[in-house]
Amino acid sequence: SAAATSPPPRRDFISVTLSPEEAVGAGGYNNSKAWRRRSCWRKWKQLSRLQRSVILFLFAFLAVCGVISYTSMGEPWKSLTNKSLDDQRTEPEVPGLKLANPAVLPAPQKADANLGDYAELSPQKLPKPPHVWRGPSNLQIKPPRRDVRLKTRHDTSRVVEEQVQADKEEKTEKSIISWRGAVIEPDQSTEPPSSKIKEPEKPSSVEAEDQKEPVPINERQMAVIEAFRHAWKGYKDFAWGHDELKPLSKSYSEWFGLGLTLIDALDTMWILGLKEEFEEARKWVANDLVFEKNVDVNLFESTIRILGGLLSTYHLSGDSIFLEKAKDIGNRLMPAFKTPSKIPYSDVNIGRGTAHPPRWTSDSTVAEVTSIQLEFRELSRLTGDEKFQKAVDEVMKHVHTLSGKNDGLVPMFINTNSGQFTHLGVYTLGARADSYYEYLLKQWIQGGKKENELLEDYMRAIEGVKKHLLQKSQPKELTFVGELAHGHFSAKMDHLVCFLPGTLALGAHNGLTADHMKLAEALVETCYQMYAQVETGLSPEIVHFNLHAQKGHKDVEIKPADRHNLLRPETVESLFYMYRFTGDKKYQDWGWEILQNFNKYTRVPTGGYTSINNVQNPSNPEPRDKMESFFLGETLKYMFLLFSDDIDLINLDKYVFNTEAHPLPIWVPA
Ligand code: DMJ
Repeated sequence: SAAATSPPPRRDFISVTLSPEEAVGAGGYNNSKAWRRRSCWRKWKQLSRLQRSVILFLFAFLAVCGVISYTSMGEPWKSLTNKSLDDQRTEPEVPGLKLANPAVLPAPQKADANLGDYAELSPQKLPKPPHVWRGPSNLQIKPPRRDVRLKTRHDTSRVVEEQVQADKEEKTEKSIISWRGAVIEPDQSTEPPSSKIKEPEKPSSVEAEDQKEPVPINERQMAVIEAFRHAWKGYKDFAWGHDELKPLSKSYSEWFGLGLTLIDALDTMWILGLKEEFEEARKWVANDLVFEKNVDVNLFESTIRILGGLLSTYHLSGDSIFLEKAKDIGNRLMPAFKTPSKIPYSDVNIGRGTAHPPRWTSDSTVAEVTSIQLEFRELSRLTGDEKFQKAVDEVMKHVHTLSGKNDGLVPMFINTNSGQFTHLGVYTLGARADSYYEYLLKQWIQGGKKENELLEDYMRAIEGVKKHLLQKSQPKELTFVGELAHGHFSAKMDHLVCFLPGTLALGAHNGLTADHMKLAEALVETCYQMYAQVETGLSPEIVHFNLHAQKGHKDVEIKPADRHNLLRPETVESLFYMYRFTGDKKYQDWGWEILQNFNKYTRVPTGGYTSINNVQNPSNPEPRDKMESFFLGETLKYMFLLFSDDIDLINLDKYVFNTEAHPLPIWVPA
């Protein structure tokens, strides 16, 4: 029939047939899942194709929006969660230091998201082939870049200004965080670096490739080069390949028998542009430096001088021989960590692979076990072998949790069996504790300012210094750092403490509170006075400050046992940081005075410089007949850098100096 052949009429209605259950009584309500599913499905089938497409498109659109907004919100949530966990772990509060806003922590910026895993650092350019002298890489002599330097100095004051703002306006918490008294740039995550290392890193001699205009060397720098050459002549003539020059007896002394002065001086030669000297020393390293020796070395000293020196020279020169040697000595030092507590022994036999504490004790020195981290961490990054970093990180984590600290100040000894501090109650920023504080800050900087426990310990310690160790002398009211022994304050200050102004300034440059810069300014003045108030214009090893004004007395008193000078670097080191960050020429002038006095009282005519026994006797300073390796490794290097106006000559946003003045790259440069 027609009805059977013609197409069905277009339906303008939807017919709905109710099944008995669906009708559950008239107007009955059935909300069972099965009913709802079937009903929805039917309705869906009854929609036109266009209607279905529109609905599907809407769903797809909403899903895409959902995914996008989830990923962009995820990080802040993760960050907040991590923060609150961190806060729970962190005990006790630093006195006087409170979280400005504990609930707010900025999300790590995208670029930093993976930086906890230092294997994923942005790739660095490959070095040029080894053995080719390229001059002092990014240390090539360039014109003073005042624009850049001004920018750097401005950066510090910007942080200060922002801190003031932050106090006034809560809003600023997004651009700057106040964290336990520290002002930190907002691009820092809370995640500690992963201990996994995936790929070895390349040397950092990246800017060697940048052909920047050379900066002419100024007269004062020339004087440093002359001093270095004179020292080197003595070493070459009488001590070549040995540890230290004895310039008066024209011989040498051995400590480890590893050419200590030569290795310590390698990167200084590179920085000073001493091509011939460098090449000759390189040959010695390649052909004659052998670690397969039955000799006991001090873990700390060989790490900061030898491992540190080799690593930094590798970075500056790009020459793989230095990395090979660094790996070799690094591996040979590892047995030191095989102790019941994992706090390393002080001594290792690098030939036998055995380690032991000093004969008279099972203690190690706190500064020694906590000032090898920059070097071992860098060795892990370069080799891709995590064992070096793991060993030293474990020490830091352990020390972080220890009791026996006094407002962040640490005792001087730690037991390798129990892992506990010993000889409690004595606190100093001088010998045996000094570089513990220095390396807290510097590790934090090296790792990209993420390892909050390090920063926390550093900030707490500086508060401890302020609370227990700072006093003013008479008559000049010099701020100095004394010592505390079982509750008794002593106005004694080691020259070694003069690293502190430089470290404080470095912290302030990296966004920490401006108070630290103020303290640095006061302390560096004191360190300079430790030279200026002495007859030879050279500082003794230890001074005692006068707390009460006495007629005819200066601020600085010197005991007969303390009046030697070992050509130490700490004051010049701090002058260098202060000049870099402030541009105040007085710091250069002070350094220049010191160099002249070294030349006057410690220079040996036949080559080399010598430590002296009596800084108070200009007519006979009593030469000791020894040139310490750090005179070439540190003192002259910091002098040269102090007199330079080129902030790219070891840029402090790219490199961090180890405690022996060997620059190592910052993993996440600013
Ligand atoms: C150097 O070996 C290092 O600077 C160390 O941190 C302290 N002692 C000397 C220099 O004085």
